[in-house]
Amino acid sequence: MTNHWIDLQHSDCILIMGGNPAENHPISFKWILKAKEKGAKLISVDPRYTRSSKIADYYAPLRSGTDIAFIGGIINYALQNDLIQKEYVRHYTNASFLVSDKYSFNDGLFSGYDAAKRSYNTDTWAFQKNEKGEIIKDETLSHPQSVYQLLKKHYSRYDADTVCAVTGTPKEAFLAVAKAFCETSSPDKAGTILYAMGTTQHTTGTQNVRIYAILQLLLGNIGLPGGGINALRGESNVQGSTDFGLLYGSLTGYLNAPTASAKHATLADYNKNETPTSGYWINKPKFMVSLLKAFYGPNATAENEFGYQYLPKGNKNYSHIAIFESMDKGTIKGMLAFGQNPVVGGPNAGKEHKALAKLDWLVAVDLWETETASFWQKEAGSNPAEIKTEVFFLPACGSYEKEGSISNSGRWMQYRWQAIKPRGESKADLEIIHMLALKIKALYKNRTDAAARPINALHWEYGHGDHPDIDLVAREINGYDYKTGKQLSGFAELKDDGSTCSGNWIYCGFYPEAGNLSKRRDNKDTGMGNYLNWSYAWPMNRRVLYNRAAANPAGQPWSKKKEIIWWDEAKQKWVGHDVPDFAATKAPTSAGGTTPFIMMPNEVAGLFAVRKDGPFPEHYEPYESPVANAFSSVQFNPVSVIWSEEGNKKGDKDKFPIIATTYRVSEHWQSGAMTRNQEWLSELVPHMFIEISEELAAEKGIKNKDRVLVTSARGSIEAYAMITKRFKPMVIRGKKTHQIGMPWHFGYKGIVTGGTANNLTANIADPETTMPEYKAFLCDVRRID
Ligand SMILES: Nc1nc2c(c(=O)[nH]1)N[C@H]1C(S)=C(S)[C@@H](COP(=O)(O)OP(=O)(O)OC[C@H]3O[C@@H](n4cnc5c(=O)[nH]c(N)nc54)[C@H](O)[C@@H]3O)O[C@H]1N2
Ligand SMILES: Nc1nc2c(c(=O)[nH]1)N[C@H]1C(S)=C(S)[C@@H](COP(=O)(O)OP(=O)(O)OC[C@H]3O[C@@H](n4cnc5c(=O)[nH]c(N)nc54)[C@H](O)[C@@H]3O)O[C@H]1N2
Ligand SMILES: [Mo]
Repeated sequence: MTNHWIDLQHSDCILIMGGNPAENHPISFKWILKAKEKGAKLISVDPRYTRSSKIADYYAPLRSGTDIAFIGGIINYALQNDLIQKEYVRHYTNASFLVSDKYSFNDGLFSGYDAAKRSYNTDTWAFQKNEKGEIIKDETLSHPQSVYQLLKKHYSRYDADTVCAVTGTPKEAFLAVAKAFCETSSPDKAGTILYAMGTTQHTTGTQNVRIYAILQLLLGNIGLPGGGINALRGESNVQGSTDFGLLYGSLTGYLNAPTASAKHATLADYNKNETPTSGYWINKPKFMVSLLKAFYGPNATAENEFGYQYLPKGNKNYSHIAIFESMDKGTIKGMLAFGQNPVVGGPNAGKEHKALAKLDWLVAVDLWETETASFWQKEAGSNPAEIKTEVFFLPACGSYEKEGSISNSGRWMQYRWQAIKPRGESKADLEIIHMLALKIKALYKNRTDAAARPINALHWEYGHGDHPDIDLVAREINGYDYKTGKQLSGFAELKDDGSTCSGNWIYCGFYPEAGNLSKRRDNKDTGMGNYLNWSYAWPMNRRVLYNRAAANPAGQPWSKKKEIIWWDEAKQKWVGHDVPDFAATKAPTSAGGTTPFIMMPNEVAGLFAVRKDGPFPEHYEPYESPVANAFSSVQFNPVSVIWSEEGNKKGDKDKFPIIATTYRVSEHWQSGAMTRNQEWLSELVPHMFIEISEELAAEKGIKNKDRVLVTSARGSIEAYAMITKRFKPMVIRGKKTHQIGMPWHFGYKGIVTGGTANNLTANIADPETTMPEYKAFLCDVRRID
């Protein structure tokens, strides 16, 4: 989230698109309702009429996988009707930058496309520079090569008629949403976009998020209270996990993981090629060296590149899909499954189930014996005699049985204390990892070969015996100064000479000498509901990111109604209700005093930005779609990776004419281990079901509660039919089209069991993140007699 949960109350218009917070993030509704009480408009855009839609002022249905068309249409509406905050756009985005004359966009492809590699050479997407190497700008925004004019041209193709023919949205509903949301372009109004998995789980997932950000920038909504672009995060600590390097492409603090390439051969190469020449990221070498010092302690010295060569360097995609494809091929032979259940939650789960049988060993660390831990059993449809995989089960304890911090969607790191002692032999994950690390270190102690070196160099000093001292872990995450032994008070103190350590630079500051700030529980509102003394928000306790943008270039709020920080001439610093996300003493008149997006190389937001699949988001159809792309002859994302069709067939629209999507219900959690093992929740939603429209049910002769078979090119599942008005047939490019929906919480273990939706989904994903396309695929449905 750029903002945070409590801040939603300040919004004038809340667009929920690609999420269903009423059911999946219920606490958010406390603040959404508060905003509504103050007069805010609520919009829900979802293929299905949800509980969030139920209390919305405007509801617009759209076909799954068409968010770019929908928002592209709103961008076009805003630009055509001059409903943008022009001063904001001119000063705080790259709208005025001139793009190379060689850049072009033609029939769905940007310049530089290499069909054989399914990727772009992005050289022609560069900005024009003068002799001094400075970017050439046109502050009037009228130059045909300016980002502003290119953007306008790109989205002029997204007229309301074409958009609605693609999305299936009734035109009046689309125009009502466009009008209501674009009203927030007024400087005294802020609109926010709340999104989650309906947005990201697509072959265009990254660009779906980007197009939301572009719209928000045009309306001047980023950095303002009640504005922003707010990802409603999933698992309780998914924000913390990604901050701490869960994503395969990054180390902690979003430092790119080194790859096996010349540009990362040495630490010097890494620093040279990863560090921009302007913007706050120029400090990257300090973050990297401090991280290496946290990993390797005294074994990290200037002479050995601070242990840089101990880091694993790969050059492949190590995402979920790729890992399972490698298991299937036999290249990966062992797996530690820490708190995950891919046999239910993974894409094309039937294939993942089979891949597990090719492993030599599997260690499942979980509260329950999940479908994944028991994949080899008879009830899973396996023949144990034929499975060679040795499976170990380590009982993990639950969140109430251990202490530690988790970070919420608003980036607040909040400490939680142990409520009860762990049951039986179960242990905290930290303890399990600690024991494993000590054991591995002991096994490698007397070895000097290449594999042993990083393990021996690893500095693992978190107390003695099996019980790690969690406070030592926390202190190291923050970081300290080796000379003084003192805790650092923020990342500005990090050094690249090895004199400081920090396990995660973005959190540096949460644990200064004064103590662990994530334990703070001061419930006093410090202004605007920011509660600055409650827990700790990274970075540097800033609650609303880019809050400099809520003030005009001169440093005064665009509007009194939306003030958060402003320049105080007498005090010569930024003051207000939040910690400035900007150097607090940098005057608006000083160099760089008017550019709020300090993490960007040019310190302005990128309407035009280099991504794998293009500098502007463009609509492509989902991998499996019932129609031809109306916007170009390029059918689906031209750079998404296509995995082998072995066990991963692509469905054809003639055989599988119905669109399907998957989602959550309030009563179940994810793959169901946490809820299908609870009697009360099991009783509330005891069966796998699909939601189908009255019209489709009539066509197929299906009655409410009938057993049905749902089939895709990958597999079939059984379910009960729930006939509903929540889905309606749509007219897509002139043709009546059906969409169905289903939860993905079921499997064969637990108190209640049912068909696994992911036996239907495919291994196809977004090129930037490799997020699977769980939210749009093709299927067929029939009644089981
Ligand atoms: N009760 C409960 N709460 C949960 C979870 C849970 O399992 N149970 N899981 C947690 C986790 S890990 C996560 S990630 C979050 C997920 O939170 P959400 O993203 O809200 O979860 P979903 O229900 O999967 O999807 C949201 C909505 O997207 C819609 N949708 C489908 N396709 C599209 C599309 O192409 N465009 C648009 N605009 N919308 C589409 C679906 O109809 C659905 O209503 O929830 C968290 N909260
Ligand atoms: N079709 C479809 N598939 C999806 C999605 C979708 O929308 N549609 N959503 C995707 C999303 S957003 C997500 S996040 C993934 C989730 O996929 P998974 O992470 O595989 O699913 P979970 O059920 O959350 O698995 C968590 C496991 O952790 C265990 N657990 C709970 N607490 C602890 C603990 O403290 N320690 C340990 N070691 N274990 C613990 C639980 O018992 C459970 O078995 O699924 C994805 N799959
Ligand atoms: Mo998630």
